[in-house]
Amino acid sequence: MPLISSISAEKISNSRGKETVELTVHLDDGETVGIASVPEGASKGEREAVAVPADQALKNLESIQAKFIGLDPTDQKGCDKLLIQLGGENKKDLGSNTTLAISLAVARAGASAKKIPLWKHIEEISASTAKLPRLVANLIEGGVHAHNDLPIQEYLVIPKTNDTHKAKGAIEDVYSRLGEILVKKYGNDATPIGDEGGFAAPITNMELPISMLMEAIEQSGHKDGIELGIDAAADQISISEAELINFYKKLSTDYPFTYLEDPFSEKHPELFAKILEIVSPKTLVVGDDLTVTNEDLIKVNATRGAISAVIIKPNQTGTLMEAIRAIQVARDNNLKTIVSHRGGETNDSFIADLAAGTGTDFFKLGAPSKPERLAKYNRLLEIQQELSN
Ligand code: 2PG
Ligand code: MG
Repeated sequence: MPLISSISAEKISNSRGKETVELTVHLDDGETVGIASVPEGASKGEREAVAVPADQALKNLESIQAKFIGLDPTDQKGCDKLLIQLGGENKKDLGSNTTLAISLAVARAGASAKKIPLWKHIEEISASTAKLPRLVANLIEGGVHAHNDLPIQEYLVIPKTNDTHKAKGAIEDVYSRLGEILVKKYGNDATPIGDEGGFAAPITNMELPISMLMEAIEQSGHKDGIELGIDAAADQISISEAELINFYKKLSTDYPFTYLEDPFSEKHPELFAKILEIVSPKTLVVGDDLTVTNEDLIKVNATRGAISAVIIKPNQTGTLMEAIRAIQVARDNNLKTIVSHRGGETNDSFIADLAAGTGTDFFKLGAPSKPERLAKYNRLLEIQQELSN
């Protein structure tokens, strides 16, 4: 098996126009490489691993790269253990973007060295059974992802199928009908696109996007095939607890509403537990800022009955093996798992392989309209093909 011979990196821009790191792990056969780049969130949880500016990440890489020369790229556990040691508390010594770029590029190099697809390599190192996830797609945007006055960050459609091809088709149908409905109501110029490709129309009423999605779903012939959800990203909004509870209750009784992410600030897990009792069992209550892909926080919040599902974002923790461990802990605690993109993405589609390779229940992505979002859909379509071979 070829070993790591060098690591190089450069700065690229993410979809929000911010600098990020693209990193290449080179192997000593002189030809095998693994390349990865890292995303960045706009609405971050307070306890996420700490990223550093891209320039600093490149400097940090230089200072540690010698320690990786000669390591086996298929030994993900060993490489990530070293990154965890060097990264310090919450990865602040190196930056979670530095550690994650190395970790993901090592995984890609390891898969290439084994001559197997990345999802297959991830299936092996995580001892999982690979399968396609259901898609959770953001079609209407507000909060810090859009320049409108809609407080809720994301309105999500969730096709009831694990067939990526069919799910993507249904999402595209709804997205294009929704575009027509919005343009008719607000005009072309007033219907811009948000950070994740969803429409950022000048809507202020929190329930209106749900009824518009229902209309688009019905008109596009997918009435019984799609469920709805939201990511409130509630840490970012100032709406009273009582108003939010009433809103969530209404959504779960009046609509096919099955997914509720970060319904309250991460400072109030007791409110998560309260709403979980009210909307359960039809609606998943999902931790994101609350749990930040941290195995201890996932365990604590599962035990206190605050959540029934959890978001997995590798850059919230800083290495691949920690993200995999978070998935395993979530499963041990009977939580559903959702691998997710971030607001600021690159064209790297690693998370599609992570979702399929570990067999998570869901995969959250943007609308099928911007290149960095389409990269994830398209990679999952390739994986669907590879899984059927
Ligand atoms: C979220 C994400 C992705 P951000 O809150 O779930 O949609 O947003 O990356 O800005 O945290
Ligand atoms: Mg979220």
